[in-house]
Amino acid sequence: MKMAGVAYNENGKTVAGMGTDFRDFDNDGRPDIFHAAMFGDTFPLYRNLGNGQFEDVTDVTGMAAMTTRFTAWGTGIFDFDNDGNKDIFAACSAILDNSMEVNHKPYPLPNGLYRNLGNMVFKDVSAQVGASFSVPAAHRGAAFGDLNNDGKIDIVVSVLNGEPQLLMNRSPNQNHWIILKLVGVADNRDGLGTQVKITTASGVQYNEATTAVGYNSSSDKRVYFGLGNATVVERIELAWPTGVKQVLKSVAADQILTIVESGRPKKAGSSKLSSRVQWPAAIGRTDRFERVRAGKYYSLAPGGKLL
Ligand SMILES: [Ca+2]
Ligand SMILES: [Ca+2]
Ligand SMILES: [Ca+2]
Repeated sequence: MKMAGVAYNENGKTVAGMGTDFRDFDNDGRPDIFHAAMFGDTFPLYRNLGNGQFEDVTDVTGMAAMTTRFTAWGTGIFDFDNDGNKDIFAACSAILDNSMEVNHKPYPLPNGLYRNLGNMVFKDVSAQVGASFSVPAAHRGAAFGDLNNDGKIDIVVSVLNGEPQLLMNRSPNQNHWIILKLVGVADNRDGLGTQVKITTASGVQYNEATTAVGYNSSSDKRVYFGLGNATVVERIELAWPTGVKQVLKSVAADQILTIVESGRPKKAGSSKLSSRVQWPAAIGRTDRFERVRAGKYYSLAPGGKLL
């Protein structure tokens, strides 16, 4: 029997499995596994070596030291500052509301944001990204998507017995981005499962069309890429679940691009498929949307001016 290397961490210890995401954090074309865990476990990061094999890189990436004193639920691997390296978010809270009495550990915890510095190293920037991240709460699920279509990924976090948190991304950097809205022509109209590779002057990146993420949560179905200082995507290669292979060339950055399977790309807003208003509608209460939004923000640029 082939061993994948994910049943135990590198210390031979089993780890509680909470929210999980499966995306390529090191841009090598193979999706990697990250999952939140419980106090003392650390949050494991398994790098995909190919051929069904994984390597525990929790310690060497710095994730172990940053997460060992936390318990988290929802999580996601997304490029929050659009520099081309996918970062990690974790919605933290202990399990029991009487955790302090039983385990002498706090129940509400602040959320975690870990910036991918490239070269297999992450940095905990939670304390630098806005007051919202410092407030402990009983965080649970987390969903991700660009709610205001400014190219910067926002986060919605559910809170047990509390109001959901809407964390708007106000990072002041000028990094470029592209968001792909996929339209399948067969029964899979959202193109879920489509694997996407992009090539820019900075290199290649990979992502997949999926809403599945973290814990009890479903995210934006669009596919996100941060482009750093690249203003053009030289190639977008799509492998649709139907087997269709599609290639777009010389695509301008900073746009929401609707791609119809094997069809010609259209810009968002040029068709009824634009998703500009779908997120607030999905949340269902625009009054809450506006009220929460007013006081919640984060910025991945330390010291950056927060709006
Ligand atoms: Ca990888
Ligand atoms: Ca990043
Ligand atoms: Ca946004």
